Amino acid sequence: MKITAAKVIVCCPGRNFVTLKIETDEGLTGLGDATLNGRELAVASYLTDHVVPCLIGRDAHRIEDTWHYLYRGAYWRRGPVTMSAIAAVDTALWDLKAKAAGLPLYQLLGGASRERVLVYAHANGRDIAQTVDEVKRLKSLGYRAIRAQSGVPGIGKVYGVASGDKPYEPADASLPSEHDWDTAKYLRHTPRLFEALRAELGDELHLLHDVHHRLTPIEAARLCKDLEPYRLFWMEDAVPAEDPAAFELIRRHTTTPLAVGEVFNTIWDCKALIERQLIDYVRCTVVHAGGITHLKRIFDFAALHQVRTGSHGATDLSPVCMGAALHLDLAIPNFGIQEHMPHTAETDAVFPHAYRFEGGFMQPGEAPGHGVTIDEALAARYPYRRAYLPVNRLQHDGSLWHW
Ligand code: KDG
Ligand code: MG
Repeated sequence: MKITAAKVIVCCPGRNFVTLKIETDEGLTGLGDATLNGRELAVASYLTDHVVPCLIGRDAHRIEDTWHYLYRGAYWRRGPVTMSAIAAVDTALWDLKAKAAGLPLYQLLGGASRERVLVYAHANGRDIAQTVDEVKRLKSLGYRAIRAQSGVPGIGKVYGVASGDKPYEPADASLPSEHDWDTAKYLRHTPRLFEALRAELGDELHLLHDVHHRLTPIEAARLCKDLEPYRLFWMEDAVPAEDPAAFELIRRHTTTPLAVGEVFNTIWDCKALIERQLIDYVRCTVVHAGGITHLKRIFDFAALHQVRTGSHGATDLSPVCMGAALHLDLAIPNFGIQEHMPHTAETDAVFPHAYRFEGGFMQPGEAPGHGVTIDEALAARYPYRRAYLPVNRLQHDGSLWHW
Protein backbone atom coordinates (compact mmCIF):
# COMPACT_ATOMS: atom_id res chain seq x y z
CA MET A 1 0.00 0.00 0.00
CA LYS A 2 1.82 3.10 -1.28
CA ILE A 3 1.21 6.63 -0.07
CA THR A 4 0.09 8.68 -3.08
CA ALA A 5 -0.87 11.98 -1.45
CA ALA A 6 -1.09 13.71 1.91
CA LYS A 7 -2.69 16.99 2.80
CA VAL A 8 -3.16 19.16 5.83
CA ILE A 9 -6.66 20.41 6.63
CA VAL A 10 -6.91 23.37 9.01
CA CYS A 11 -10.40 24.25 10.22
CA CYS A 12 -12.10 26.12 13.04
CA PRO A 13 -15.54 24.69 13.91
CA GLY A 14 -15.58 26.72 17.15
CA ARG A 15 -11.86 26.18 17.72
CA ASN A 16 -8.85 25.39 15.51
CA PHE A 17 -7.91 21.87 14.46
CA VAL A 18 -5.11 20.63 12.20
CA THR A 19 -5.71 17.26 10.51
CA LEU A 20 -3.44 15.23 8.26
CA LYS A 21 -5.11 13.07 5.62
CA ILE A 22 -3.00 10.41 3.89
CA GLU A 23 -4.18 8.79 0.66
CA THR A 24 -2.96 5.49 -0.81
CA ASP A 25 -2.92 3.64 -4.10
CA GLU A 26 -5.42 1.16 -2.62
CA GLY A 27 -8.01 3.89 -2.25
CA LEU A 28 -7.86 3.85 1.55
CA THR A 29 -7.31 7.08 3.50
CA GLY A 30 -6.01 7.61 7.03
CA LEU A 31 -6.38 10.57 9.40
CA GLY A 32 -4.11 11.97 12.10
CA ASP A 33 -4.56 14.89 14.50
CA ALA A 34 -1.79 17.54 14.46
CA THR A 35 -3.42 20.22 16.60
CA LEU A 36 -1.11 22.24 18.86
CA ASN A 37 -3.24 24.82 20.64
CA GLY A 38 -2.14 28.39 19.88
CA ARG A 39 0.68 27.25 17.54
CA GLU A 40 -1.42 25.38 14.96
CA LEU A 41 0.11 26.80 11.79
CA ALA A 42 3.64 25.89 12.85
CA VAL A 43 2.68 22.19 12.75
CA ALA A 44 0.68 22.67 9.54
CA SER A 45 3.75 24.15 7.85
CA TYR A 46 6.09 21.50 9.33
CA LEU A 47 3.86 18.85 7.76
CA THR A 48 3.12 20.51 4.42
CA ASP A 49 6.56 21.93 3.76
CA HIS A 50 8.84 19.35 5.34
CA VAL A 51 7.08 16.01 5.94
CA VAL A 52 4.54 15.46 3.14
CA PRO A 53 7.20 15.52 0.35
CA CYS A 54 9.01 12.66 2.15
CA LEU A 55 5.88 10.53 2.47
CA ILE A 56 4.92 10.20 -1.18
CA GLY A 57 5.74 6.73 -2.50
CA ARG A 58 6.48 5.23 0.95
CA ASP A 59 4.92 1.94 2.02
CA ALA A 60 2.05 2.91 4.34
CA HIS A 61 2.43 -0.36 6.28
CA ARG A 62 5.94 0.53 7.51
CA ILE A 63 4.79 2.49 10.55
CA GLU A 64 7.76 1.93 12.84
CA ASP A 65 10.26 2.67 10.07
CA THR A 66 8.40 5.86 9.10
CA TRP A 67 8.37 7.00 12.74
CA HIS A 68 12.15 6.69 12.98
CA TYR A 69 12.61 8.17 9.51
CA LEU A 70 10.84 11.31 10.69
CA TYR A 71 12.32 11.36 14.21
CA ARG A 72 15.95 10.50 13.47
CA GLY A 73 15.79 11.82 9.95
CA ALA A 74 15.03 15.39 11.03
CA TYR A 75 18.23 15.45 13.11
CA TRP A 76 16.42 18.06 15.31
CA ARG A 77 14.59 15.75 17.68
CA ARG A 78 11.65 16.23 20.06
CA GLY A 79 9.64 19.36 20.84
CA PRO A 80 5.87 19.83 20.50
CA VAL A 81 5.87 20.93 16.85
CA THR A 82 8.00 18.04 15.58
CA MET A 83 6.30 15.44 17.73
CA SER A 84 2.76 16.58 16.85
CA ALA A 85 3.67 16.35 13.17
CA ILE A 86 5.14 12.85 13.63
CA ALA A 87 2.05 11.91 15.66
CA ALA A 88 -0.26 12.94 12.83
CA VAL A 89 1.60 10.74 10.32
CA ASP A 90 1.79 7.83 12.75
CA THR A 91 -1.92 8.01 13.66
CA ALA A 92 -2.93 8.19 10.01
CA LEU A 93 -0.76 5.14 9.23
CA TRP A 94 -2.29 3.11 12.08
CA ASP A 95 -5.72 4.15 10.82
CA LEU A 96 -4.76 2.90 7.36
CA LYS A 97 -3.29 -0.37 8.59
CA ALA A 98 -6.39 -1.16 10.63
CA LYS A 99 -8.67 -0.23 7.72
CA ALA A 100 -6.62 -2.45 5.40
CA ALA A 101 -7.09 -5.29 7.89
CA GLY A 102 -10.80 -4.48 8.22
CA LEU A 103 -10.39 -4.23 12.01
CA PRO A 104 -10.92 -1.60 14.69
CA LEU A 105 -7.51 -0.27 15.71
CA TYR A 106 -7.57 -1.76 19.22
CA GLN A 107 -7.46 -5.24 17.68
CA LEU A 108 -4.07 -4.45 16.14
CA LEU A 109 -2.81 -3.18 19.51
CA GLY A 110 -3.38 -6.54 21.16
CA GLY A 111 -7.16 -6.57 21.48
CA ALA A 112 -9.31 -5.32 24.34
CA SER A 113 -7.88 -5.58 27.86
CA ARG A 114 -11.13 -4.22 29.32
CA GLU A 115 -14.76 -3.86 28.39
CA ARG A 116 -14.99 -0.08 28.57
CA VAL A 117 -12.87 3.02 29.09
CA LEU A 118 -13.35 4.97 32.33
CA VAL A 119 -13.43 8.73 31.66
CA TYR A 120 -13.48 11.83 33.82
CA ALA A 121 -15.52 14.94 33.19
CA HIS A 122 -14.77 18.60 33.89
CA ALA A 123 -16.82 20.50 36.45
CA ASN A 124 -16.23 24.16 37.09
CA GLY A 125 -18.05 27.07 38.70
CA ARG A 126 -17.45 30.68 39.66
CA ASP A 127 -17.55 29.62 43.34
CA ILE A 128 -17.74 26.49 45.50
CA ALA A 129 -21.54 26.26 45.46
CA GLN A 130 -21.70 26.45 41.67
CA THR A 131 -18.93 23.88 41.29
CA VAL A 132 -20.69 21.48 43.68
CA ASP A 133 -23.90 21.85 41.61
CA GLU A 134 -21.99 21.14 38.42
CA VAL A 135 -20.36 18.04 39.91
CA LYS A 136 -23.84 16.82 40.90
CA ARG A 137 -25.13 17.43 37.38
CA LEU A 138 -22.26 15.51 35.79
CA LYS A 139 -22.68 12.67 38.29
CA SER A 140 -26.34 12.44 37.25
CA LEU A 141 -25.14 11.92 33.65
CA GLY A 142 -23.30 8.81 34.82
CA TYR A 143 -19.73 10.11 35.30
CA ARG A 144 -17.88 8.24 38.06
CA ALA A 145 -14.86 10.53 38.02
CA ILE A 146 -15.02 14.33 37.90
CA ARG A 147 -12.35 17.00 37.86
CA ALA A 148 -13.39 20.00 39.98
CA GLN A 149 -12.10 23.55 39.45
CA SER A 150 -13.56 26.65 41.09
CA GLY A 151 -13.19 30.40 40.89
CA VAL A 152 -11.13 31.78 43.78
CA PRO A 153 -12.29 34.86 45.74
CA GLY A 154 -10.04 37.78 44.84
CA ILE A 155 -8.68 36.27 41.60
CA GLY A 156 -10.16 37.49 38.31
CA LYS A 157 -9.87 34.52 35.97
CA VAL A 158 -8.81 31.08 37.09
CA TYR A 159 -7.69 28.22 34.85
CA GLY A 160 -10.52 25.80 34.06
CA VAL A 161 -13.36 28.12 35.05
CA ALA A 162 -15.72 29.29 32.30
CA SER A 163 -16.83 32.90 32.01
CA GLY A 164 -20.57 33.21 31.39
CA ASP A 165 -22.63 30.25 30.22
CA LYS A 166 -20.27 28.96 27.52
CA PRO A 167 -18.29 25.73 28.04
CA TYR A 168 -14.72 26.43 29.17
CA GLU A 169 -12.33 27.06 26.27
CA PRO A 170 -8.88 28.40 27.14
CA ALA A 171 -7.77 29.74 23.71
CA ASP A 172 -10.09 32.67 24.16
CA ALA A 173 -8.63 35.63 22.21
CA SER A 174 -6.82 36.64 19.01
CA LEU A 175 -3.94 37.88 21.18
CA PRO A 176 -3.11 36.34 24.57
CA SER A 177 -5.50 37.57 27.28
CA GLU A 178 -3.99 38.39 30.67
CA HIS A 179 -4.99 36.48 33.81
CA ASP A 180 -3.99 37.28 37.40
CA TRP A 181 -2.76 34.92 40.10
CA ASP A 182 -2.28 34.78 43.85
CA THR A 183 -1.00 31.49 45.27
CA ALA A 184 -1.97 32.19 48.89
CA LYS A 185 -5.62 32.80 47.97
CA TYR A 186 -5.69 29.62 45.89
CA LEU A 187 -4.09 27.52 48.64
CA ARG A 188 -6.65 28.75 51.19
CA HIS A 189 -9.61 28.16 48.89
CA THR A 190 -8.96 24.76 47.30
CA PRO A 191 -9.22 22.54 50.43
CA ARG A 192 -12.60 24.21 51.15
CA LEU A 193 -13.80 23.18 47.69
CA PHE A 194 -12.96 19.51 48.27
CA GLU A 195 -14.29 19.57 51.82
CA ALA A 196 -17.63 20.77 50.41
CA LEU A 197 -17.57 18.20 47.60
CA ARG A 198 -16.98 15.25 49.94
CA ALA A 199 -19.62 16.56 52.38
CA GLU A 200 -22.22 16.84 49.58
CA LEU A 201 -21.29 13.86 47.41
CA GLY A 202 -19.88 11.25 49.77
CA ASP A 203 -16.87 8.99 49.27
CA GLU A 204 -17.71 6.97 46.17
CA LEU A 205 -17.13 9.54 43.41
CA HIS A 206 -13.58 9.93 42.09
CA LEU A 207 -12.49 13.56 42.42
CA LEU A 208 -9.59 15.07 40.47
CA HIS A 209 -7.98 18.50 40.38
CA ASP A 210 -5.64 20.35 37.98
CA VAL A 211 -3.25 22.93 39.45
CA HIS A 212 -2.05 23.76 35.93
CA HIS A 213 1.63 24.04 36.88
CA ARG A 214 1.20 27.03 39.23
CA LEU A 215 2.82 26.00 42.49
CA THR A 216 6.35 25.69 43.78
CA PRO A 217 7.30 22.21 45.04
CA ILE A 218 6.80 23.04 48.72
CA GLU A 219 3.47 24.79 48.02
CA ALA A 220 2.34 21.76 46.04
CA ALA A 221 3.39 19.46 48.89
CA ARG A 222 1.33 21.58 51.30
CA LEU A 223 -1.76 21.49 49.07
CA CYS A 224 -1.50 17.73 48.50
CA LYS A 225 -1.22 17.21 52.28
CA ASP A 226 -4.18 19.48 52.96
CA LEU A 227 -6.25 17.49 50.45
CA GLU A 228 -5.37 14.04 51.80
CA PRO A 229 -8.58 13.75 53.86
CA TYR A 230 -10.61 14.10 50.65
CA ARG A 231 -8.85 11.18 48.90
CA LEU A 232 -8.28 12.65 45.44
CA PHE A 233 -8.00 10.31 42.46
CA TRP A 234 -5.13 12.57 41.40
CA MET A 235 -3.56 15.98 41.68
CA GLU A 236 -2.54 17.08 38.19
CA ASP A 237 0.35 19.31 37.13
CA ALA A 238 1.03 20.47 40.68
CA VAL A 239 4.28 22.12 39.53
CA PRO A 240 5.81 22.93 36.13
CA ALA A 241 6.35 19.57 34.48
CA GLU A 242 9.97 19.77 33.41
CA ASP A 243 11.72 19.22 36.76
CA PRO A 244 11.62 15.67 38.20
CA ALA A 245 13.28 16.87 41.43
CA ALA A 246 10.18 18.94 42.20
CA PHE A 247 8.07 15.78 42.18
CA GLU A 248 10.55 14.08 44.48
CA LEU A 249 10.04 16.85 47.01
CA ILE A 250 6.23 16.61 46.77
CA ARG A 251 6.37 12.82 47.13
CA ARG A 252 8.35 13.08 50.37
CA HIS A 253 5.42 14.85 52.00
CA THR A 254 2.19 13.35 50.73
CA THR A 255 0.25 10.29 49.61
CA THR A 256 -2.03 12.25 47.25
CA PRO A 257 -1.57 10.55 43.83
CA LEU A 258 0.25 12.69 41.27
CA ALA A 259 -0.43 13.05 37.54
CA VAL A 260 1.58 14.90 34.91
CA GLY A 261 2.40 14.73 31.21
CA GLU A 262 0.03 16.66 28.97
CA VAL A 263 2.92 18.91 27.89
CA PHE A 264 5.37 16.03 27.37
CA ASN A 265 6.39 15.04 23.83
CA THR A 266 8.62 11.99 24.25
CA ILE A 267 9.56 9.23 26.65
CA TRP A 268 12.61 11.27 27.57
CA ASP A 269 10.40 13.89 29.23
CA CYS A 270 8.92 11.36 31.64
CA LYS A 271 11.56 8.61 31.88
CA ALA A 272 12.98 9.77 35.22
CA LEU A 273 9.54 10.48 36.69
CA ILE A 274 8.35 7.00 35.78
CA GLU A 275 11.39 4.91 36.68
CA ARG A 276 11.78 6.68 40.02
CA GLN A 277 8.04 6.24 40.66
CA LEU A 278 7.57 9.95 41.31
CA ILE A 279 4.16 9.99 39.63
CA ASP A 280 1.15 7.69 39.59
CA TYR A 281 -0.41 8.66 36.25
CA VAL A 282 1.26 9.70 33.00
CA ARG A 283 -0.91 12.03 30.93
CA CYS A 284 0.80 12.07 27.53
CA THR A 285 -1.47 12.04 24.49
CA VAL A 286 -1.47 10.56 21.03
CA VAL A 287 -1.20 13.96 19.33
CA HIS A 288 1.54 15.62 21.38
CA ALA A 289 3.66 12.56 22.17
CA GLY A 290 4.50 11.14 18.78
CA GLY A 291 1.39 9.13 17.94
CA ILE A 292 0.22 5.62 18.81
CA THR A 293 3.68 4.10 18.27
CA HIS A 294 5.50 6.33 20.73
CA LEU A 295 2.68 6.67 23.26
CA LYS A 296 2.43 2.88 23.49
CA ARG A 297 6.17 2.79 24.15
CA ILE A 298 5.75 5.30 27.00
CA PHE A 299 2.78 3.40 28.43
CA ASP A 300 4.56 0.04 28.28
CA PHE A 301 7.53 1.57 30.09
CA ALA A 302 5.15 3.06 32.67
CA ALA A 303 3.57 -0.38 33.21
CA LEU A 304 6.93 -1.75 34.39
CA HIS A 305 6.94 0.84 37.18
CA GLN A 306 3.29 0.60 38.31
CA VAL A 307 2.44 3.93 36.69
CA ARG A 308 -0.98 4.05 35.05
CA THR A 309 -2.21 6.17 32.17
CA GLY A 310 -4.54 9.16 32.15
CA SER A 311 -4.35 10.70 28.71
CA HIS A 312 -5.05 14.35 28.14
CA GLY A 313 -8.37 14.81 26.35
CA ALA A 314 -9.19 18.52 26.37
CA THR A 315 -11.21 20.06 23.52
CA ASP A 316 -8.04 21.29 21.80
CA LEU A 317 -7.25 17.66 20.93
CA SER A 318 -9.44 16.84 17.96
CA PRO A 319 -11.93 13.96 17.75
CA VAL A 320 -9.26 12.18 15.67
CA CYS A 321 -6.97 12.16 18.71
CA MET A 322 -9.83 11.09 20.99
CA GLY A 323 -10.75 8.20 18.70
CA ALA A 324 -7.15 6.98 18.51
CA ALA A 325 -6.65 7.41 22.28
CA LEU A 326 -9.71 5.31 23.09
CA HIS A 327 -8.39 2.37 21.08
CA LEU A 328 -5.10 2.52 22.98
CA ASP A 329 -6.97 2.93 26.29
CA LEU A 330 -9.00 -0.19 25.60
CA ALA A 331 -5.95 -2.26 24.70
CA ILE A 332 -3.15 -1.41 27.15
CA PRO A 333 -2.87 -3.30 30.45
CA ASN A 334 -2.04 -0.28 32.67
CA PHE A 335 -4.82 2.06 31.59
CA GLY A 336 -5.99 4.36 34.40
CA ILE A 337 -8.49 6.90 33.16
CA GLN A 338 -9.14 9.05 30.08
CA GLU A 339 -9.98 12.77 30.18
CA HIS A 340 -13.25 13.55 28.41
CA MET A 341 -14.25 17.09 27.54
CA PRO A 342 -17.03 16.84 24.94
CA HIS A 343 -16.52 18.74 21.70
CA THR A 344 -19.12 21.18 20.40
CA ALA A 345 -21.84 20.02 18.01
CA GLU A 346 -20.04 21.89 15.18
CA THR A 347 -16.82 19.97 15.83
CA ASP A 348 -18.62 16.64 16.06
CA ALA A 349 -20.33 17.37 12.71
CA VAL A 350 -16.98 18.06 11.00
CA PHE A 351 -15.47 14.88 12.51
CA PRO A 352 -18.07 12.07 12.37
CA HIS A 353 -16.91 9.34 14.75
CA ALA A 354 -17.62 5.83 15.95
CA TYR A 355 -16.76 6.45 19.62
CA ARG A 356 -19.52 7.02 22.12
CA PHE A 357 -20.16 7.87 25.77
CA GLU A 358 -22.08 5.34 27.85
CA GLY A 359 -22.77 6.03 31.53
CA GLY A 360 -19.37 7.25 32.71
CA PHE A 361 -17.39 5.17 30.21
CA MET A 362 -16.47 5.44 26.55
CA GLN A 363 -16.25 2.93 23.73
CA PRO A 364 -14.07 3.44 20.64
CA GLY A 365 -16.58 1.60 18.45
CA GLU A 366 -16.07 -1.23 15.97
CA ALA A 367 -15.50 0.74 12.74
CA PRO A 368 -12.29 -0.29 10.92
CA GLY A 369 -9.38 2.05 11.77
CA HIS A 370 -9.70 4.53 14.62
CA GLY A 371 -13.24 5.27 13.55
CA VAL A 372 -12.99 9.04 13.02
CA THR A 373 -13.46 10.70 9.63
CA ILE A 374 -13.62 14.29 8.38
CA ASP A 375 -16.30 16.04 6.35
CA GLU A 376 -13.95 18.18 4.24
CA ALA A 377 -16.69 20.28 2.63
CA LEU A 378 -18.05 21.20 6.05
CA ALA A 379 -14.54 21.81 7.41
CA ALA A 380 -13.92 24.29 4.57
CA ARG A 381 -16.79 26.38 5.88
CA TYR A 382 -14.84 27.03 9.11
CA PRO A 383 -11.57 28.79 8.19
CA TYR A 384 -8.69 29.14 10.67
CA ARG A 385 -9.03 31.92 13.25
CA ARG A 386 -5.96 32.97 15.21
CA ALA A 387 -6.46 32.15 18.89
CA TYR A 388 -4.05 32.14 21.82
CA LEU A 389 -3.90 30.63 25.27
CA PRO A 390 -3.79 33.27 28.04
CA VAL A 391 -0.75 34.45 29.97
CA ASN A 392 -0.76 34.77 33.74
CA ARG A 393 0.70 37.48 36.01
CA LEU A 394 1.20 37.61 39.76
CA GLN A 395 -1.24 40.04 41.35
CA HIS A 396 1.20 41.70 43.71
CA ASP A 397 3.84 42.84 41.21
CA GLY A 398 2.66 41.90 37.70
CA SER A 399 5.49 39.47 36.99
CA LEU A 400 4.78 36.71 34.49
CA TRP A 401 3.73 33.41 36.08
CA HIS A 402 2.89 29.95 34.77
CA TRP A 403 -0.54 29.87 33.13
O1 KDG B 1 -4.22 23.80 25.34
C1 KDG B 1 -4.08 23.71 26.73
C2 KDG B 1 -5.12 22.77 27.29
O2 KDG B 1 -5.09 21.54 26.62
C3 KDG B 1 -4.92 22.53 28.76
O3 KDG B 1 -4.97 23.75 29.42
C4 KDG B 1 -6.00 21.60 29.27
O4 KDG B 1 -4.83 21.31 31.33
C5 KDG B 1 -5.66 20.92 30.53
C6 KDG B 1 -6.38 19.69 30.83
O5 KDG B 1 -6.02 19.06 31.82
O6 KDG B 1 -7.28 19.34 30.09
MG1 MG C 1 -4.24 19.71 32.64
